[in-house]
Amino acid sequence: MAPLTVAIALLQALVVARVPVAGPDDLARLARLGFEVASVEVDATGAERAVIVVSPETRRLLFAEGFVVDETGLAAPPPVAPPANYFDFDSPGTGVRSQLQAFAAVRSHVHLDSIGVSGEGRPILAVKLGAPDDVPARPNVLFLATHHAREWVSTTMAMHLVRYLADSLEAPLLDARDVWVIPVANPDGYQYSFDAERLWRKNRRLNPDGSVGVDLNRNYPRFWGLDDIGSSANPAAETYRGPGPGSEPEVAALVRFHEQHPPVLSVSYHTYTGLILHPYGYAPAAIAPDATVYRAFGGTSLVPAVLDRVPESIRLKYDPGPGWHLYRVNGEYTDWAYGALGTVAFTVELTSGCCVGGNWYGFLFPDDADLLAQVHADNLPFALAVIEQASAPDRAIGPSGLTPAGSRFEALWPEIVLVERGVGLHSRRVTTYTTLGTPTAAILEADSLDAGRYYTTFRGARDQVPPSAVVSDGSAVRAELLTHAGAEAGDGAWVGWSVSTDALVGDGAWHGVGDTLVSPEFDVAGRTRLWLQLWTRHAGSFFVPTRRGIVQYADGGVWHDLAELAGAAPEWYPMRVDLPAPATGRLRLRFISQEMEWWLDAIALATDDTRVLGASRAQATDSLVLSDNPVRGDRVVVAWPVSSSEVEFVVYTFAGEPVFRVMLPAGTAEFEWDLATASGARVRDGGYIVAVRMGGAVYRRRLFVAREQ
Ligand code: 0X9
Ligand code: ZN
Repeated sequence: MAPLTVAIALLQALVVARVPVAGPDDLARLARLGFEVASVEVDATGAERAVIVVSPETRRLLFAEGFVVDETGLAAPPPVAPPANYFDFDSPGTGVRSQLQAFAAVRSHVHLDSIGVSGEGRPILAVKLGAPDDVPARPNVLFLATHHAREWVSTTMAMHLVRYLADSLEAPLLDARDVWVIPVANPDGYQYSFDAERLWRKNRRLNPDGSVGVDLNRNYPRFWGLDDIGSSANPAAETYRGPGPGSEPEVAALVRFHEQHPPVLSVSYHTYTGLILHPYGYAPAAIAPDATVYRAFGGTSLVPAVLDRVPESIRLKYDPGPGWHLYRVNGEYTDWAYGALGTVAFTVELTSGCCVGGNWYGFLFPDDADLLAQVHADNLPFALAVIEQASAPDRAIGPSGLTPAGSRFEALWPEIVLVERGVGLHSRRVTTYTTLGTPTAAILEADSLDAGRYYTTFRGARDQVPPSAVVSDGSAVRAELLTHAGAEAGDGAWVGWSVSTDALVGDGAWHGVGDTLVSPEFDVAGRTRLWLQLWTRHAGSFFVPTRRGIVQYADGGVWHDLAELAGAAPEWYPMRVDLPAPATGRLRLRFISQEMEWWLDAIALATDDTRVLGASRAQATDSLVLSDNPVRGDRVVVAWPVSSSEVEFVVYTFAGEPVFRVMLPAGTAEFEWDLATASGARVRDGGYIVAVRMGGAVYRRRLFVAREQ
């Protein structure tokens, strides 16, 4: 889309809003948040309302801060005939309830149940696809919609899913899963948004102060009421968290449902912004230990899992990320489901919010069958991947082909961050690290928030190079820091950004907006399995497509995209991006801030390459090097001197029988042999010979596999 069009769309999206304020404190808070208070109106009762200009982006900020926005400035839907493509809850015949009853009545593999009753007595309906019962051997997968009344597209998405799954999903897959769809989590609010107030958000609880409604997505028991930024204690606020954790009947019913049928994966549909959010959302920079599993499903901004094909959308994809990339929340559904049950839970914010016919529609997605069908089609592959991959999310191949990375170091400096697979839910442990057999003082710790369903994050101060850990499956994880920089004296020839004293480490950090930071050239000749570590803070926006940052590398003259950053990150967090082995042996990096204010510090090049570690290094030049011998896990890295001819990698039993063979391109100098999947079956414990042939040279080493004690 041409920039001019975007600018016009954004201008149209600005509205004058009135926000009730309680005295100078609230006015000061509004000012701190960047709002210009045009005037303050006082009504007959003495109540004050600040008049401010609000954009779709800042409107969300007001929600998060607990301000109640008077929506009268927003384009109101014409008060005409009922919508053609949206259906209320109650209406006989056309309402969601009737539709589901009729649909289930004529299909033996569609079962309609109520998981509980809303405040006003409506059933919270759950559709079960496939067999009527819930068998523990079948993974539960849940699709939830409409925690927030006005987000009608989320219910149309859920209804579309019910129809699609019932009529088009292959039977063997359906038979292997317990798939549930709850199309309206908040039936009272939803019905009210048809009957009375189109932009109603909360449920319909009558609060003691006379105001109405609790935000169901702030009422879940985990992190409930953690602070007043992620939810509000003010009953009139849009993000009112309710009188207690799980106080609302709708949330209590959903909690009970989850306990009875714990989902392996779940998707909670909301509108709008075009996002795939996942835990954590409760605090900026909080990273879920299973982030690598979330990434496999949600993709990255560069390799997106969901494309936005609604014409005129301001972005062509759904950006994935932790919830705080949008804003911080507490008492929210995915943080709760993830922590309480280990559910890999997503919030999908359907549609970008802009534009159709040049207008910002926000929560008022057009009543247009074709456009809705496009939203459903865009989001179907993600939903299907969630169902398909539910048998083993930790080994998932996501919709865009990404898979979880396995145990590895995510950062090496100034802090070591190790993400380890297979430690278990809510375990607490301290790990001692060794450098090639020599114990060191590096102790990394995990607290309860660092323990996920599949992975645990361990952190510790950096004090040993290179760090190496024997992880729970018995294999070794190693990494070496090659270079690091961060706007310190002596960091040399980095150009383009200014130096900020607001540093993660040392005296300075790089700071830029609208310009490009370029690194000097690094010599990485002979290195493989390279990765880039950066610590970042940024003030991006999902609403202004140019407010994002691009990370690129050049190997020779051409720049390639490595990563794309967007959203709000008010605190430093680490990011790891894998780099291809540079053909020229020389590498440059650059960081393009389009219009995003961006801070970078502790930018490091590192490698997982086991050849260059400690004692192995000398050997690596003239023989085969094994990362482990005996091998106690399912992986071993074999490295050899680089050669210009094609490489044959073969493993024989001592009896001379080949058990694995692969041809590798010229220039390959290592191979990670997966003993779990080699030749279709798991390689058995015992002695083997690894042979690597290239040109005239042959290298051989004995390798012992000893996993079972
Ligand atoms: O605020 C919410 O509950 C969700 N956004 S919405 O506009 N649909 O209301 C986002 C919830 C999940 N995400 C965050 N942690 N921000
Ligand atoms: Zn919502």
